[in-house]
Amino acid sequence: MNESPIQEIKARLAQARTVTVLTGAGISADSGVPTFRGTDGLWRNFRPEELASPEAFARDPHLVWEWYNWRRELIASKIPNAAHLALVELERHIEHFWLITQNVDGLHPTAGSQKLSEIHGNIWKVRCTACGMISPNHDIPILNPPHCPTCGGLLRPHIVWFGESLDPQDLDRSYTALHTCEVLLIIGTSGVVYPAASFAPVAKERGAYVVEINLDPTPHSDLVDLAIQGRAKDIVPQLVTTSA
Ligand code: BV8
Ligand code: ZN
Repeated sequence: MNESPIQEIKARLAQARTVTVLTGAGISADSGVPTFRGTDGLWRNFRPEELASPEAFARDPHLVWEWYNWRRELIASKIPNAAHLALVELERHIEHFWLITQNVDGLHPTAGSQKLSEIHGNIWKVRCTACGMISPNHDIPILNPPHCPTCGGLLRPHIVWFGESLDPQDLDRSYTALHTCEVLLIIGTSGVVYPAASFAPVAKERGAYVVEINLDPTPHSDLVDLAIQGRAKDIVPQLVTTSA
């Protein structure tokens, strides 16, 4: 028996060949990116269905782009924190590693994560509503809804909105990672948005050792093997250091 929860997780990680990580807005909160459902969360001031839905975009693309432009400006000044960097380190040491993120801010790839699925998309990509072309786009500010350089169609953020299906390839890859992992780390997510909200029970049923790291208890805290309350930037780096 290990003496502390951190030691217990480190021992599990040291023995594991397959590790999956699920992250949410909490990991980027430590970089200064607002979460969605906290006291200062984005949904306190905006209604999701008014801004993050295909109906909202069809009704008022200008308003939706205004919101994404505001978020782009905010995220552009943020950098990955110690928790993002620790996951890059973990990826290097684990034979079969996969990171599933709900975050659209792009901080995981900026940190250097390569084995990842951004299941809700990426705010720095756009998709043509006419020809479907996906391309990187770092423009700031975007004052008017942009148009496709190839076909002239209206461009939208390459983000999965409420009521939209996730990319089947991302889902397949995520479920493979969840079905096969020996350890699942769940970091900084409220666990209420589906399908990601089902990932903890899926991995648990397949026998994974499931760990939650969050500032507060969540609907999954009673289901997981170990729930640690604390900031991602303080806890996650401790899990990957080689010192005791
Ligand atoms: C789909 C994009 C099939 C915008 C987002 C009723 C029951 C079940 C399901 C549904 C239902 N009604 C509708 C649904 C389906 C719906 C859904 O789940 N709704 C919920 C809300 C009930 N899901 C969908 O529509 C999905 N698609 O299911 O397809 C389908 C198709 C048609 C019809 C039906 C089904 C699509 C989901 C869309 C996801 N996109 N928004 C944008 O980002 O621009 S959701 C939004 O929430 C974000 O994208 C984010 O990724 C996601 C999850 O949030 P979190 O990351 O968890 O963030 P949150 O703020 O909630 O929590 C932060 C946590 O961090 C907190 O716990 C906090 O304590 C912690 N924390 C804070 N600081 C720290 C910390 N932890 C550690 N350290 C810190 N420093
Ligand atoms: Zn196009």
